[in-house]
Amino acid sequence: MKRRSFVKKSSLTGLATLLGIDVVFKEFMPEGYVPLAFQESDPFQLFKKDPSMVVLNDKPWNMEAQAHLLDDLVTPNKYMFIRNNGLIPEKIDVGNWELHIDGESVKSHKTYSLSDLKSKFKQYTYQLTLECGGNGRSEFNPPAKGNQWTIGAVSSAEWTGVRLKDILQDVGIKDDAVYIGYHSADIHLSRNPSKEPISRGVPISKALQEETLLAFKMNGEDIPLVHGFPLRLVAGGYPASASGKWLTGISVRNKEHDGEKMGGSSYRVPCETVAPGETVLDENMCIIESMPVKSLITYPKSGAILKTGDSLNIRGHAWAGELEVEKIEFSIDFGRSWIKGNLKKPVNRLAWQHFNGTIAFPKNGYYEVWARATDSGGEQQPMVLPGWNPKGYLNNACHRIAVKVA
Ligand SMILES: Nc1nc2c(c(=O)[nH]1)N[C@H]1C(S)=C(S)[C@@H](COP(=O)(O)O)O[C@H]1N2
Ligand SMILES: [Mo]
Repeated sequence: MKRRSFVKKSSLTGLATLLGIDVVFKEFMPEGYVPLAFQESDPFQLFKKDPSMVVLNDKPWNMEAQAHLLDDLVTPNKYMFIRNNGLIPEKIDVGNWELHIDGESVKSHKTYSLSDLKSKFKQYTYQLTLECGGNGRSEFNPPAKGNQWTIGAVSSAEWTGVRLKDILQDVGIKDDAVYIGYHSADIHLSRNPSKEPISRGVPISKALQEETLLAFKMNGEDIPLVHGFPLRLVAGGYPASASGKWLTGISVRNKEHDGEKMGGSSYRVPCETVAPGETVLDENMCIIESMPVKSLITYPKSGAILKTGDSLNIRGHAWAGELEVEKIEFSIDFGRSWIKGNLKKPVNRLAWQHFNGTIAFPKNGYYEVWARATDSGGEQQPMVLPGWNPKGYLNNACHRIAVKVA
């Protein structure tokens, strides 16, 4: 057994002060032990999340939704997944917040305050679907390292802000601009101030789209701290890692942005299909751009029980990266036959689309209901796990729920 050592005297004094009472048996507290009274407050309270959300990691904070929690047309904060690569910025001085636009391909560097952005440029609101590239990772085999997301790392909130393209036009960009990269105020896990936890970006064509925003509101309110207050880049339809939170800078690049998590196997997949577990050379990896077609059954919750003769009213959302979803179908016979569902148009480009349908069951028993979306390019969700890749990205397999008719 390890020799028992003790927590630092200073923190014990602090603890006693905090509690206003003596800590009995303090001499037996093991070194490095964090007394409950010192632990971070309850993450659900801290981030105003529903207690049914699932915490995957606390350093950094990562939390996902469950399918049935994502039933709203527009995702409210309490059901929005959290994905952090580093530590949330500690002090945010809104009055002195600055956004720096620089890089090889700007005509001159320019700095904006938040009030410059809000007062000098027209504001737009779009509902934008953000899905983590690693959503669905938990199913890959051999397993991929990283947060073991199941299906809940997707959201579709309403974002309000200014168009990045209007800012870039105001700055003036050169003809050789091919990419933008973002810089943020979050803190590297090592707390080394010269390291960025993440600095990704998008091709210039994506940066100049109408729906690519520098947002300061989410669902009509200030963006919650954990989702990027006071300013966030939002590039819907791309892996959500492209949407930089706590935005402090945009670099306009004359080459592919080479910030943190742009290279290696980060947010990149083999350009050509590989065998599961195969080693892939860096030069054979491609950056994920538009996310693949996918759908989620948000009602009923898996495990629903129906009475004999009842039909099932099913609903959910479907999305397809930069494209639109054109068709939704359901299967109750493990993919042998498909029943067409109703699908709504998106409220705007890059917002998820709602579907519903009615399903009848031939007799009592256990069923699985699968949903399959098809995008405007004719691509369909795979019924089983799609191509293995080292980091477990882009799992867009059909979502399924269990239903019992008894
Ligand atoms: N500055 C910064 N921006 C970031 C991240 C981060 O760690 N730091 N995580 C990215 C990743 S990987 C995802 S999936 C989304 C998650 O956004 P959310 O936490 O608002 O749901 O933010 C992206 N933007
Ligand atoms: Mo992500």
